[in-house]
Amino acid sequence: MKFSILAGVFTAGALAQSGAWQQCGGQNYQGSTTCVSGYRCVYVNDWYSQCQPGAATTITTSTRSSSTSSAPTSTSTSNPGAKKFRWFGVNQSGAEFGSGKYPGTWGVEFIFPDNAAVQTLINQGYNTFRVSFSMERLVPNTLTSSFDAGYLRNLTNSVNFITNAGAWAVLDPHNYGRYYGNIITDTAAFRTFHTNLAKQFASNSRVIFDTNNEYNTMSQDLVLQLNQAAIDGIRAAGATSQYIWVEGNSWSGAWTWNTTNDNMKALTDPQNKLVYEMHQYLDSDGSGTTPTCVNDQIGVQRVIGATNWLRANGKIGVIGEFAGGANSVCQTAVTGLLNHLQENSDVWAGALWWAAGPWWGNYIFSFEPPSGTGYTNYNSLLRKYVP
Ligand SMILES: *[C@@H]1O[C@H](CO)[C@@H](O)[C@H](O)[C@H]1NC(C)=O
Ligand SMILES: *[C@@H]1O[C@H](CO)[C@@H](O)[C@H](O)[C@H]1NC(C)=O
Ligand SMILES: CC(=O)N[C@H]1CO[C@H](CO)[C@@H](O)[C@@H]1O
Repeated sequence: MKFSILAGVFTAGALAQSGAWQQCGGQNYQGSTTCVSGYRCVYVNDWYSQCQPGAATTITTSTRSSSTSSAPTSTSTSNPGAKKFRWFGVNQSGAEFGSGKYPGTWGVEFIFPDNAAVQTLINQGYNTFRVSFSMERLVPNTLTSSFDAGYLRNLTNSVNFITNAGAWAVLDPHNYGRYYGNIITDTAAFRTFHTNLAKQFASNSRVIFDTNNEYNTMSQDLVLQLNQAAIDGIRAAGATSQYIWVEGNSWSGAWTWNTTNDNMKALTDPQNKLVYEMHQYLDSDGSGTTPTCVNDQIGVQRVIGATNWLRANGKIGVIGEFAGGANSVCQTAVTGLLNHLQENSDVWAGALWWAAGPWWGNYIFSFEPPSGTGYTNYNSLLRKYVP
């Protein structure tokens, strides 16, 4: 609830004095620079200052925990001055493996998440799991045809395990805006696919619908129309309580969002529960294919434009994929990224590491317990940010 209240406050416009937790300064900011009684304007970064409880001039964790009764509930964090994420977790990858081999064989081409590994992560506070799957396996014939019962059952079991444990499951059709390799242009069929999928999960409010993974190299207007068709289809299924995560063109990159995906601000949802999911890797081409980060500030540098876009348009965002290699430059860059997202929690609702899953082996970012490279090098760092 705090989430929607904050979104409402933000879109309400500038006040004579900035209220609790509102912006009160930063480059290009034109609103009030003073805070209501009981709060003071605290510099967070060059682009954002925020009204926080108290009158002290330095921010400490203890200042944070002694919040006044009128302030939103807050808890102490490794990042003083920032609120907790709503969603923080990892991608669960496996059911979409074996791309191009359809339907493929379970246990050979693809696999579903390992519930024990998911539980290990939940026990440590991670609360969000993006479960990737392949549309070609769920609907082998056409986008509008009925589901493969076995694949649907296994996917549903994974989702239910996550949500029964109190976490969030993000349903991720990992299809890049394509079906059997062809760009999806039939928005009506795409809408029907999403209606049929949402019907399966309409009563589970811990499910989050992701419209598709990483649209890329396709018409910008088509990306907008496909996202809107998915939203309309999901709501038409009677799935009205759930969040919908929309993705943009150009692999949904945060670093190119403000120049590439500006048209996405036109998306509408009668339930007003849209979240803009962006992805961000920190290697030179932003592809997440090497363990080398450009520099230790690159995390913030790559998302700052998106932060400003979200705020300027009154939208909420989430980093649906990020990662860094097992080295100190990347660890500093990832820390900077996560601190920035938390500090700007009026527009950023969380972040998900790419990726856990049973079959990653020695993959540079594997977050699969107990020995994945990402898990062993980043778990203690990431755990500081769990909600
Ligand atoms: C579903 O999972 C079971 C194992 O739990 C497996 O035997 C079966 O082949 C799977 N089917 C599909 C379509 O994923
Ligand atoms: C996008 O964001 C970048 C990084 O902050 C900024 O330099 C650029 O001017 C922005 N472009 C637009 C069109 O807003
Ligand atoms: C950046 C990254 O990790 N991309 C991966 C996306 O998922 C597919 C499998 O689903 C991998 O092959 C990619 O390496």
